[in-house]
Amino acid sequence: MTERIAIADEVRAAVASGRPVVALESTIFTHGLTRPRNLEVAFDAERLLRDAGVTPATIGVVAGVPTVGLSHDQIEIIEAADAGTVKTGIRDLPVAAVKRLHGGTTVASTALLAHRAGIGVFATGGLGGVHRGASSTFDESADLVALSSIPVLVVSAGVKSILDVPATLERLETLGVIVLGYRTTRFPGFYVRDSGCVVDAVDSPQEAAAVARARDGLALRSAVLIANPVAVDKQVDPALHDRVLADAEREASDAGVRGKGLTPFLLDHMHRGTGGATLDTNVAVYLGNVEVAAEIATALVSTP
Ligand code: PSU
Ligand code: MN
Repeated sequence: MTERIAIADEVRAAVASGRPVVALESTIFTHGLTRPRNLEVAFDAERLLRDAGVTPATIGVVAGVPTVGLSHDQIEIIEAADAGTVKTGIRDLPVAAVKRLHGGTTVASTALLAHRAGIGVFATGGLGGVHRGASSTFDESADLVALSSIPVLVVSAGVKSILDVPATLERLETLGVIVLGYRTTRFPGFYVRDSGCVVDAVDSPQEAAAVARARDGLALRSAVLIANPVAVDKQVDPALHDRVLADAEREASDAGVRGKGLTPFLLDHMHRGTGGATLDTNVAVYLGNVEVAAEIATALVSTP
């Protein structure tokens, strides 16, 4: 049986001729950011890439078909409030295919589809990870396991600060994911520049690209995670962050939210509870990562 993945002609051509391509996920605009800002951000991310001479490949599921390089119309279709779009991790792809659902792909499924399409670099906001309290709930994002076996390079502002960051770093180590700070040894905490954890650093897009090449040279299958902190003037006030997060966690537990609904619930609560401050930061985090991904993708296709 042939693989049922649609790849846009523009993306296929760019990959085939060795031009830089960056993959973008869709859960961030279908479930992560609030309307109507989400759609603006999806298009801004693509524009940033084009301005940098990089072909964007936004990935999502349209009527059951995993699609690499969504058109603007397709992005609008799966984003629509009444589209019934589901958050689609790797295990959800076959179900979405059978039921012909629209899907926003997570880091895990986006990485998988990008790799299948021959794309090596991908940008997101913040990776999923180990949720606080995971020792009793077992809630750990499928992003972690996915990145242990899909050789892409992901640019992310570390992992979401709604998570247990030290536990997530331990899991990433166990899983063999290569974690590097971008021009910093302080592991970023998504909404804040410094999670309090320390990592090794790369100092340039060229060095990041070289690490991905070295991984490939050793035939390792793990992802490289380039952790890029948000701009200083865009980070959320840490005190406000902690207060609103405590609130969000309480509400989630009272409402019995679990499974794949938890991350969108917490993010939405943060965005509302800070009067939009975390939303602005989330957007800045994401677009900053897209810019770095463009530079790394360009370095990756240039002669070392
Ligand atoms: N980055 C953001 N916003 C998001 C996400 C990432 O700035 O909404 C999404 C990604 O798609 C990631 C998902 O894979 O959150 C993690 O969800 P979970 O914790 O349920 O695995
Ligand atoms: Mn989860």
